[in-house]
Amino acid sequence: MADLKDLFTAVVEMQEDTALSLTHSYLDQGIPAIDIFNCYQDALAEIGKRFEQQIYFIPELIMSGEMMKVSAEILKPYLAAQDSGSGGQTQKKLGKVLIATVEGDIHDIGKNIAAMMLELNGFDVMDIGVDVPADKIIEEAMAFGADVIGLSGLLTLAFDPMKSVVEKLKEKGLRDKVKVLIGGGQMDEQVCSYVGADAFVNDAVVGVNFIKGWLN
Ligand code: B12
Repeated sequence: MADLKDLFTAVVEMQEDTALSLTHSYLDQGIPAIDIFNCYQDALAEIGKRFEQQIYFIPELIMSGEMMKVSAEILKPYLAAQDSGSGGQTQKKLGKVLIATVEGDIHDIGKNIAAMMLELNGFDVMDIGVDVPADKIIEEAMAFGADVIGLSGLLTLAFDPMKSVVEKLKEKGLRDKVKVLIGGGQMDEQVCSYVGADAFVNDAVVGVNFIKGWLN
C-alpha cells in the first residue's frame, strides 16, 4: 500500500480541504482507490480513539463522518473501475442482500460502503436505512426475497437489536432461509456468537467474500 501519511494526518486533524485535494492528487497519481479508502478508514479509527480519550468531541465525529462521505462519493467510480470482481451492471446478479443499520444506531457510513461494495460485486442490494427495528428488517427481507441479511452496527447498544433479528427469524421459522452477516468496527467472534449470526466482518470487502462463498 502506498504511504498516505499526509492524507491520514489531514483527516485526523480535520483539514477538510487538504484531505480533499490530496484525495484528488493521489487518484491522479494512479494510487489505487482502495488504498485511499483504507487510509480514510484508519483515520476514522484514530478519530474514534481520540473521542474515547476526550481529545475530540461530537463535532469532530460529525466532521469526520462528512469527510468520509465526500471521499466515498469521489472514490466510488474508481473503486468500480478498479474492481476485479465479477460485478458490473450487465452480469446476472449473484444474489439478494438486504442491508440495514439496526435499531438505536444511526451510523451509516460503513453500511453505505458495504452496500456499494456489494453492488460493485454484482449483488442485488436493498438498503433500508438506519435505526431499523427487527420486525421491519425481517418483513422487508422476506418481501425482497433476500438470501442474506446484512446488519450494520457500531454501538455496543447494537448487539441486542442484532440478536433480536436472529431470535425473531427463529420464532418465525425463517432462520434457515437467510444467512445473517453482522458488520461494524466492534464486531468480533464473541459478539457474533452472542447475536447468533452466521459471520461477522470489520471490513466490507471481507463481507463481500463471505457472501460470495455462501451463495456460490
Ligand atoms: C463518524 C462517527 C459518528 C457519526 C456518524 C455519521 C454517520 N452518518 O454514520 C455521528 C457523529 C453521527 C456519530 C454519533 C455517535 N457516535 Co459515533 N463514531 C463515528 C466514528 C468516528 C467513525 C465511524 C465510521 O463511519 N467509521 C468508518 C466506517 C467505514 O467503518 P465501519 O462502520 O466499521 O464500516 C466498515 C466495516 O465495519 C464494514 N461494515 C460496516 N457495516 C457493515 C455491514 C455489512 C453487512 C457488511 C458486509 C460490512 C459492514 O464495512 C465498512 C467498510 O469496510 C466512530 C469511531 C470508529 N472507530 O468507528 C465513532 C463511534 C462508533 N461512535 C461512538 C459513539 C459513542 C457515538 C454516539 C453515542 C456519541 C454521542 N454521545 O452522541 C453517537 C451515537 C448515535 C446513534 N444513536 O447511533 C462510539 C461507539 C462506542 C460504543 N462502544 O458503543 C465510537 C466507536 C467512537 C468511540 N471510540 O467512542 N458517530
